[in-house]
Amino acid sequence: MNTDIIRQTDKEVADLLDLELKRQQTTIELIASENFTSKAVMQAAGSVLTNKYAEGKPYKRFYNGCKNADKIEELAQQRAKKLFNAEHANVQPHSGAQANMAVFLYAVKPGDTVMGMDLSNGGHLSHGSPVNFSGLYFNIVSYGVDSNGEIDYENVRELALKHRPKLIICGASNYSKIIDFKKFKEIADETGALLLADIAHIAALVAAGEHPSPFPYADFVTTTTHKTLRGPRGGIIMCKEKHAQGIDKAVFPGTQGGPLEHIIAAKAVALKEALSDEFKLYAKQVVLNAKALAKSLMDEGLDIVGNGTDNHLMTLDLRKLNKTGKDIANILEVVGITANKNTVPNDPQSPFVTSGVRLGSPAVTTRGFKEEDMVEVGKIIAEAVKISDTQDSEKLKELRARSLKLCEKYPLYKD
Ligand code: DSN
Repeated sequence: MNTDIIRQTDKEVADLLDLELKRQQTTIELIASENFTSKAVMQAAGSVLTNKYAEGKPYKRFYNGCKNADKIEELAQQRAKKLFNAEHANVQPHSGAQANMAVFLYAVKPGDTVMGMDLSNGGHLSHGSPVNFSGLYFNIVSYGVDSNGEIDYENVRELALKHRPKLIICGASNYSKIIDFKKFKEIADETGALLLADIAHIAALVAAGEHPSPFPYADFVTTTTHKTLRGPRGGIIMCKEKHAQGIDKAVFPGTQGGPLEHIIAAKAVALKEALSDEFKLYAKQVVLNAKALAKSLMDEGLDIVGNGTDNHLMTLDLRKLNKTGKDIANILEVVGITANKNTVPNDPQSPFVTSGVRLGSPAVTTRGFKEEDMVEVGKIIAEAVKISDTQDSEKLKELRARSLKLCEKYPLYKD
């Protein structure tokens, strides 16, 4: 947090980092994919391992001088396996999208058919979006959600029987219901597909038993480490032992060069934290807080896709009010709440405008927010939505003061 050393070299960057710390401390973070790492995780991410090249696997590197990196990477692998009860873990992917890319490289060939959830229905870019490598090089068949915001498993099955994909991807970036991994496995088995579960968003909930685990079912499980898992920005691939060698090769040399060993050290620290009892309580509170926020918003008369949430996120559906996600996310920023515009299922607006705002509880739960605080957050959001057309400046000031009061109740990164 202290930028004194940076300041001696680069005042401009130090000033901006100080401003960013202040922004995080004084605003309510509801972006569902963000979180606040511990200082221990940050210190590892900013450690001397940023200086080290370590291509290859622990104890089988292409460079010398890796004995400490080897032990740290091994610790991260062991902790990932323990946390998720996985047979094999590769902790080198630089991100979730790169983890998915490596699975593609191992499991399918260009032109093969792959099924994934449509981006505008809650999927991820790397699950087959036409603007992503996955959509550019593979024949993508997308599934979506029904009018209740839920995956229609019978429709997934019909599509899989018709198109016979080689790989089925389940997991999402904006889906508030429980994912039935067992059902996906049955469909994959029936149609001869391999199954990839991307748990980037729900990783902590899976680890803590707050969401069913994909591990008995999926051939591959990918995750990011910086969302609910509360680690550094990065990815992990876990898989059955029979795929281990192929997946490792697909990461390096297939899709990446030198691993970021400083980030792997930070992943190791975050995974140790995630194995603690405190983290289990955290994951439980994330879900309780999301449910409390969804209820508060609905009590205020706002629509939520799927009428609530079973996990850490929800999407405000603004169609009835004739408002856009873009405008509402902007006014929320004015009152000290950060969130992102997001499409709702069958959105009439473009992805740049949208009719929805995605809201999540992981970051505020790390700060210490409880259900009663989420009720107040819901009220602030509802009032901001109400005045979004007039932008009444007195009211905006009052709402900003209320959000600041909540932030001050739960200080962040204060020594
Ligand atoms: N950009 C991430 C999210 O916000 O969910 C997905 O990678």
